[in-house]
Amino acid sequence: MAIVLHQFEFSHYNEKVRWALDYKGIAHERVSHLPGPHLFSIRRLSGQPQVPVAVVDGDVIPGSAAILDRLEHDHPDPPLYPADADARREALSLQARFDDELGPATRTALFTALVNEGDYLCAMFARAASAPKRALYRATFPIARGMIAKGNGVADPDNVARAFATVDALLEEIAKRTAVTGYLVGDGFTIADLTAAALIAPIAHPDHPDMARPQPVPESVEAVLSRYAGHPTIAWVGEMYTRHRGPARS
Ligand SMILES: N[C@@H](CCC(=O)N[C@@H](CS)C(=O)NCC(=O)O)C(=O)O
Repeated sequence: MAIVLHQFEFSHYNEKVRWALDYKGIAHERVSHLPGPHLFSIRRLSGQPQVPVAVVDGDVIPGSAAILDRLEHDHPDPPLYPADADARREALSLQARFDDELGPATRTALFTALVNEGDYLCAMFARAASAPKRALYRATFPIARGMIAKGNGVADPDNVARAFATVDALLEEIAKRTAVTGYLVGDGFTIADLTAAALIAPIAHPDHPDMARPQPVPESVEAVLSRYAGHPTIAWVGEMYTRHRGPARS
């Protein structure tokens, strides 16, 4: 079985898929695209603009939830979907809500700082690119800045305020839900935990090379991270990474 993941480095929806592939021990190839220039190749490949896109045995599958569904179908062990039908419905509905609400909100929160840190943004997203490509990417940042701000929801102050409020509310909800068993649904790791932890990872400090920030972290980015650092849900994300993310693939 041949699996190719088209991804952005670091990006959190892509991290959902990397995590599921690694959790299930599925051999795969990763092709990293640069945000912006990716539009040409990803549209050509999948007919839509976003990553992750997985090509599984020739089937082109855009969207993290659809990709995870295919992986669960083809590689049911270890499972990410609960066996019990009600628990499975609950886990999948949490995934859908986190994909819709949490992912865009944590991205906007982090980009309020990243959008003013061209060097750092390039170091994160272009780290797999060749040196000339990285240099070109950095040189075009001032031109692309407006589009980056708009695309990541930071151009509209009302949206920024909504994003920070959404992050606060969901971190609280997740802390309450995980307080008893340590997990969101039942007493074991499911797609709901993977989704929440991956989508919070950009504002947490997960100890995994796929989400490791280049060092040093600029003060403005540190200010966003420190706003959340003491929250129990941030500690829970660290716990999920330690227990279930596994080592970096070689
Ligand atoms: N709901 C989608 C969201 C994917 C998404 O937002 N991808 C972002 C990167 S994290 C992207 O491709 N942005 C570039 C664009 O929209 O052109 C999923 O679950 O895969």
